[in-house]
Amino acid sequence: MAITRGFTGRRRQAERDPRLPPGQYDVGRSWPVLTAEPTPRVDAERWSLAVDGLVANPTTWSLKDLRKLAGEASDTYRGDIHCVTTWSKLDTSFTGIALDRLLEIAQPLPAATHIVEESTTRYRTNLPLDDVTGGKAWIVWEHEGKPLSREHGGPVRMLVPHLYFWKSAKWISKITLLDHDEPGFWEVNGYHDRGDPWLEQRFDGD
Ligand SMILES: Nc1nc2c(c(=O)[nH]1)N[C@H]1C(S)=C(S)[C@@H](COP(=O)(O)O)O[C@H]1N2
Ligand SMILES: [Mo]
Repeated sequence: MAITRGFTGRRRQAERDPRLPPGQYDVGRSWPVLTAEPTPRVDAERWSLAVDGLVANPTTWSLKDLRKLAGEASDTYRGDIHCVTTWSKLDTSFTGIALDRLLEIAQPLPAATHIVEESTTRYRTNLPLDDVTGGKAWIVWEHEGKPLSREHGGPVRMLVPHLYFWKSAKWISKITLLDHDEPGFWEVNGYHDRGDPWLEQRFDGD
């Protein structure tokens, strides 16, 4: 593609990457760390994920269990992520297991409408169940083929890439299914309840 440096502002506007939601910029190959708490040291051997609350079969998996369950067919997300602080990282990848596969085992009860994700650090974030089912959410332990680093939520984090990144809990340890919405850390501190970057749902009232 021809380089059109020197053209007018209007031309450059027209070249804005269509993958960037409104108000977002491309961070390129870097990946900022955003954490509201000290980075914990979570031992991958001792880490586990519980799915509990309104499920027929509350289940806890170790990382070994999840790797085994994912097997050869471990799930990879390839695409973009968007932080509410206006950076987006395009065309990146994460590997782990689709949350659908864990919910298939835990079996949400008909009354379940929402989830709360909880980290080992007690960070919490809430979502409608619809936002984490149907191939929209993953439990991941690799980024671009390498183990997820501690700062980015390693050994294991949640990934809900169609929403702002605060909905993706780092060091996730529990997902609780509820029959009501229960705002998490940022949601009680002024952030939007859902956080769709394409609708610029940044703050409460957006
Ligand atoms: N446990 C935990 N998870 C968290 C956060 C946090 O403070 N603690 N910050 C959230 C926010 S606001 C963002 S933007 C992303 C940042 O992820 P990153 O540091 O890997 O870019 O993690 C989200 N998950
Ligand atoms: Mo964020």
